[in-house]
Amino acid sequence: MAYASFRQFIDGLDRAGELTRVSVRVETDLVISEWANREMKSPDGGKALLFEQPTIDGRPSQFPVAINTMGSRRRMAMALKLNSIDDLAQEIQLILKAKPPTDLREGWSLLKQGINLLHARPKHAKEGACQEVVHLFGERRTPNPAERDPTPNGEGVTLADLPILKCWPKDGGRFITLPNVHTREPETGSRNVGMYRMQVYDHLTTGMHWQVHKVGARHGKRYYERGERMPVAVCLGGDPAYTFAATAPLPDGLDEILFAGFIRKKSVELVPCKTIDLEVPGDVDFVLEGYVQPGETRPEGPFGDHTGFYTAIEDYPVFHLTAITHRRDAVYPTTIVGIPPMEDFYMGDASVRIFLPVFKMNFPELVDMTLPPEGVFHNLVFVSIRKQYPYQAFKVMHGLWGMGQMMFSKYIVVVDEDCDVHDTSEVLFRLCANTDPERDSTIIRNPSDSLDHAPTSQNIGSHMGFDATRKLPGENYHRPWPELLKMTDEAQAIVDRLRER
Ligand SMILES: Cc1cc2nc3c(=O)[nH]c(=O)nc-3n(C[C@H](O)[C@H](O)[C@H](O)COP(=O)(O)O)c2cc1C
Ligand SMILES: [Mn+2]
Repeated sequence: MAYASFRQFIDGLDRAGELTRVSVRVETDLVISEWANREMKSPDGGKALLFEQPTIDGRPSQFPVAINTMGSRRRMAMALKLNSIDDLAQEIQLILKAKPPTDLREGWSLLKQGINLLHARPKHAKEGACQEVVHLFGERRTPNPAERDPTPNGEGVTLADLPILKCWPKDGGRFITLPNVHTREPETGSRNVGMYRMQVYDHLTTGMHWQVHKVGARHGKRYYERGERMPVAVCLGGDPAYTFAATAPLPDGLDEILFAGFIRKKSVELVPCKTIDLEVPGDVDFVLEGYVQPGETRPEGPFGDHTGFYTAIEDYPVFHLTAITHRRDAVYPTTIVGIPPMEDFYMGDASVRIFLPVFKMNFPELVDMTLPPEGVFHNLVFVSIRKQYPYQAFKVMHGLWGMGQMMFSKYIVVVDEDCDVHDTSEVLFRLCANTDPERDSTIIRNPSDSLDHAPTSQNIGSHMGFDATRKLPGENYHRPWPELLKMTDEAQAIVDRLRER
């Protein structure tokens, strides 16, 4: 069943030998980042780290810091309570194939999928563990004298008391790096949860780095047009399925809370915020409640980013806190991004694998696809296809460039189905051997990822596709295509046997 708390997930990592507890004092200004970077660069993503005594400019923090909790294939699967990410992909494939069952077995499994989906719908409660401790900074939305003492410990936790990292030396400050940002479209009421980093400006104010292509920014635009203050709730921790869902490139309109409920096979229980009209999962570790004021922006950055480079200073909206609520035993979750490989690779990789069935629905010829770590998500895509007709590789590239966040893909390399896209060396071999650059490449114009510093102007650029498949008649290749070397099965079996001795 689903994790009841982020702590339960961390304990599970511990039992599985996937966690290193650090009990000495470690500073949140750069030092935790340096430690985590070494861990993320070690074989198979190293271990998750729990810093039990982080300090904030030398002051001890009340809350421990967890980092790299999803930074390997195994831990990513554990975060979603799966043996393998591919199990979830298979479930999705089953749902997509929903057609009249042809036999009883299929019938049962379709029914099971249906029930799961039903169980995915969120439920509503009055209060949750995330509100065990409440610190109010503004007015209450609904004053209620029966409510518990807003600051039972009397001290009033603000951002200054959270062990928020400064990640890289030239960062503009401390950044919240794993925030699940909840917003609502003012007209349709549809909900979105996205992960957009937040630079801490002072104890009650941060930046809100939703890039122009993201749903949070689109919701924001609607409020700005209406001239209305936009309520925003930021959750940290809880079931790691929430954090993953916030990063997943879900099609617009597919609610992350519903999707998280589907992943964890348990409805998310939502509770109302204390100071704003939004709901959040009741079991998260921290909730930062607040608002974004239309028209207000502030310089954000620099920030040592996913790309491995510092992103320059840019104006972004400002988030004002009206409350912080938290669990009594809250753990502060975070990550760092930078020169790959980093923890975020495994999150992106899980998304690609989970949604492969969706891509396959669009492209029946698609066999496999990966975004290798060197490409930091959008810079490089390897796709294998079962090619049947001329220029099919180009059709697949153009299709991908038209699909949601795949529009940012800078280089797409298409190979034949017998090439393992997860083996970068094999893909490069095919790319070099099978292409005539002029004939087998194409360059297009498309929106670029906001973080890409290479294009002449931000957010627009050119993308390139390579057809590294074997050429068919009709693809302007006028010689017989040669055969790839392959040993006989028999000779392989003999050597297997002889070498075992
Ligand atoms: C660790 C991490 C940090 C991220 N930071 C940002 C960010 O600061 N701004 C942004 O627009 N996207 C950021 N993203 C990517 C978005 O979370 C991702 O595109 C997501 O699908 C957006 O959801 P949406 O389509 O609901 O807007 C980050 C992703 C990860 C894994
Ligand atoms: Mn979304």
